[in-house]
Amino acid sequence: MSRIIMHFDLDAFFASVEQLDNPEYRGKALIVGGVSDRGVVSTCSYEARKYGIRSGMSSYKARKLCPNGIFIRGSHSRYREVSRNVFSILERYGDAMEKMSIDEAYVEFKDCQKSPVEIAREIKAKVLEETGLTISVGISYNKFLAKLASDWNKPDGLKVITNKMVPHILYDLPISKVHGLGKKSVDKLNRIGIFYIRDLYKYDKSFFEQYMGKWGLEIYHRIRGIDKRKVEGHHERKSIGTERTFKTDLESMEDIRNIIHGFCDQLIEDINKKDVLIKTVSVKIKYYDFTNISRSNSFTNYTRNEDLIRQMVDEVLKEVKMDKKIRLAGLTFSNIIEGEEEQMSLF
Ligand code: TTP
Ligand code: MG
Repeated sequence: MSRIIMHFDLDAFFASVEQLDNPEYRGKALIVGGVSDRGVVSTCSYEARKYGIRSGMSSYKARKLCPNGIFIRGSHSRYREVSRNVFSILERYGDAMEKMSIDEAYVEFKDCQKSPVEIAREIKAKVLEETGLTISVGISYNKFLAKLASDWNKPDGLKVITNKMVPHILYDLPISKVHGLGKKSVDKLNRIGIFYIRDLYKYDKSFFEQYMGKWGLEIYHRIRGIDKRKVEGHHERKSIGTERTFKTDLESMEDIRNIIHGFCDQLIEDINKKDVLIKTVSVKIKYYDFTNISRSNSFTNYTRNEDLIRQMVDEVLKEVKMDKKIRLAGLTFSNIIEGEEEQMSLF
């Protein structure tokens, strides 16, 4: 294969992190998401999937399917942290990485010295060693096939799709497996008797345009193994931030300060890992009555100096009034560039 693209996707991501952090959840049907009956399932452990529970299902229905399941709300800042750790591993190995969501990314390899399968195995082992999580990987020559492959034998999967395997490997797949075909299009096609990719080969381009809208032509090519999309490696990060809505509104400035300091530790770790410098610090507050304020301040030079950043965060916090209860607090670093501080001081 000339161009190697791998698609990585963590297994039952939020649920796996919870099982890692809480040994009592291991081996159990664990459901992460809204815990009230009005809530929605974010994801669930593979043990819970045996009961038919899926992402996006109402918690009410999930509870009916699995009354003895463990239902938890989850800890999103922890998932973000683990996600960052995994992406930093992927970034180290590949020539370009494009993040697609909190737990999935495409990685391109331009000049493979080793066999792609060997590299993929090494990355999987590294992710397991550094984070304790299993990640599934699909290897192919374009994005569409790589993504299809990462889903092939989840969890802990590894699947290669070479150009020799196309198109016959696609024949028996249900059309819902075609990334880019939404649920509406799938339903519409099912209604006219099209269920598998092999059924689609009978139709010409105009049919695709008519039934699948503006992505129709794209889909026509994808199922023939053609996908020219690039792995867009260098997304410029304009800001990084984190925020939290509290279970009960907070009344003390001390609590807010502690929370923002926690965010600050998290973001400093992030900018260190990313090797970036920042210029602006912003604190966002939402009061119990849903009014918002945002306060920010900027350095004259880009920096990654922890002490300076912490001082600046405290400066900005002084601008926050505590005259009403607080529902949400957030911290953002913006005006971000890549580079080293020493180099910057030369300018
Ligand atoms: P996915 O990768 O779609 O799911 P997953 O990692 O839980 O399971 P799989 O092994 O099949 O990959 O999504 C990643 C995370 O994103 C998931 O753990 C929770 C979150 N998520 C939601 O919050 N809501 C959703 O509807 C989906 C699909 C995911
Ligand atoms: Mg996943």
